[in-house]
Amino acid sequence: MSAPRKIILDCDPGHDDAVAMILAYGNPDIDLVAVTTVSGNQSLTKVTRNALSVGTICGIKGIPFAAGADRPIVRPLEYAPDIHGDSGMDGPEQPEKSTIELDPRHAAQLIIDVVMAHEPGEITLVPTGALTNIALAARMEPKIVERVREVVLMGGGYHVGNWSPVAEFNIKIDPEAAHIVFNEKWPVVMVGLDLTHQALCTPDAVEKIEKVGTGPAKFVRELMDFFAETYKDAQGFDYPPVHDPCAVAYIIDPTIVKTQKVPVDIELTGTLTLGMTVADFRAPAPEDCHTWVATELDHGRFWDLIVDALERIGEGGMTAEMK
Ligand SMILES: [Ca+2]
Repeated sequence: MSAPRKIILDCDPGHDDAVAMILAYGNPDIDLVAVTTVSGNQSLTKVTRNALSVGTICGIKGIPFAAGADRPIVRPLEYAPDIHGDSGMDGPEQPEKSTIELDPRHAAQLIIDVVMAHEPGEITLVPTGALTNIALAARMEPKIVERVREVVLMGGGYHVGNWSPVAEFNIKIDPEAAHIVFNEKWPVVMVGLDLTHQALCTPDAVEKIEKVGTGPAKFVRELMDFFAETYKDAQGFDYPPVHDPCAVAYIIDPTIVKTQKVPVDIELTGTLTLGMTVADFRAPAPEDCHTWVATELDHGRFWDLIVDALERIGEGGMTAEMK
């Protein structure tokens, strides 16, 4: 048994971010060492509140949560209320009070502090929102680039977009940040739409979640109900694609999320293609290629991981009035 992988989850909860946090916290092969938030699915204030709620529901204790960038580096602010609702995590009731106190540091500073306090190669960054905090951290302390083991991000896609015909939301809302992150020489694994559109919350997945029978499982079920509605209305999906936990699943078991090494760069000047993650599949990948794209998901084993994490979390930090 190798030691659990230490990760920082940088997120914008977000229905699927919530599931990513649950998987990261509940899986024994992952050591969740910090949670940071970034403006994206909703305002920084809202997504930070949501992150604290998920942490409270799971009973997460003893790790820092910090808020980061409240806007993209260059572009005007953009949110996704059509998908995630007015709160950014509509559907289930949220606890009135969080049991977690927010760390006073900016997320970018917390990321730097955690990476520098660990040995080189120990920390993996898992961004599941816009890449603003990660880009800021890389610019504030360039030494983190060689210390981070890898950046496993949910974002982009090599075939389809969702926020434009060819660009995905997390990349499209802050393409300059994405450009910074993809062009630093750390290993970058892009878990994009090609992969996450295979992570559909199908009726059998819903049934397995429901069978867990705990408060946190009911919370996930209610998140998925809301997510299913908006994905049907806004994007015509039969079942919602649960993007963000796919990045965590890759770290747990790369046979569940298969990848291919190909160069990827971010389009910053296209009038139709701004924020496109341009992947070059002309084989073979050059010697200095440090980017991978996720291609194929094992749907059954992916949902088994999420159910297993929920079973291990049990009632988490849920109190009677929260159920
Ligand atoms: Ca997200």
